[in-house]
Amino acid sequence: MKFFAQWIVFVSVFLWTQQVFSQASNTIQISDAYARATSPGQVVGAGYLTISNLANTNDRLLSASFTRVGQVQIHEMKMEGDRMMMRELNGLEIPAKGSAQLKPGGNHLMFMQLKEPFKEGDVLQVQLQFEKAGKVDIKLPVKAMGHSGMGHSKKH
Ligand SMILES: [Cu+2]
Repeated sequence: MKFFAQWIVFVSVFLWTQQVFSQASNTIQISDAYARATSPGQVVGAGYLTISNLANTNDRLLSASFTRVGQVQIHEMKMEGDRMMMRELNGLEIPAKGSAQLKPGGNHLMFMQLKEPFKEGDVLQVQLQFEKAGKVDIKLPVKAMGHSGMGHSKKH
């Protein structure tokens, strides 16, 4: 009987710690994640994804990191006059029970100082840092550059 009681305690502690440690990604869901293939010599690349926040409170994407580049920035893209401009954002709000889309022509992850080109078929393992959800590891499959490729190359 005593053994049984100890076993119960062990199992509940185990379940509790599991819950605590998996909380990080419980509230954040990632979909439609991909990155653009880059050509040799290109020093910047772009990543896209949809971030859904299942929590009842707003969260905020603070930063991202990736070992194959010098730096990852969060960018917005918008028209200023007749020019498409990119600007670094100081984080990105993910509304409670809502989502934020990072997509071509809009917000995106900007990979700076590429150490090697992103090739089609690669899977980039990027870590996102959220204000409330903490660290979330994501995978971005690399897709070939389409015709709608934005002029990312020369601006940075
Ligand atoms: Cu950019």
